[in-house]
Amino acid sequence: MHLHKYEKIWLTLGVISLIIFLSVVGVSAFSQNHTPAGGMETIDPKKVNETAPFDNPGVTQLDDDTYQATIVAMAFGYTAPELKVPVGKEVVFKVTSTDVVHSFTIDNTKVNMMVVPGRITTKSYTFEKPGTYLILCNEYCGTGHHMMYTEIEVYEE
Ligand SMILES: [Cu+2]
Repeated sequence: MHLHKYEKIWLTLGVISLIIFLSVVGVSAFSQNHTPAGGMETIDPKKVNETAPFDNPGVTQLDDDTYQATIVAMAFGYTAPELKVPVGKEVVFKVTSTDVVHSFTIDNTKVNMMVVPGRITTKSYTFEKPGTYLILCNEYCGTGHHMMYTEIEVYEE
């Protein structure tokens, strides 16, 4: 097979850059322990409702400055009875799905989590302003996707 000089140069550049990029990813994953943004926790998606902490979803206080909000996403809603958290405190959101991929996106914040069945996605966030925030799903998950939303109330202590 005959390769033109430019093809050889182009192929060499491609192979070299592939090796560089894969090395960067490999080093960051294996020696610097970089993991997916939402964490590495897993869960049996068929047993979500029996598995702690998802058997009792909602907001719990972990200590003086930390709250945990546990939420199950499913077509087409979130099991989040009364989501209320104080302003200025760290809230650790733990979200999982029982069926398909959803998202947990809080409007006007940096919280935008992908919720994957079989995985527990974790993100902590501190609300700086009180008010009612809209939570919605921005991963198309079926015919009722547009009805998939809830709210979180951030109150002043
Ligand atoms: Cu959804």
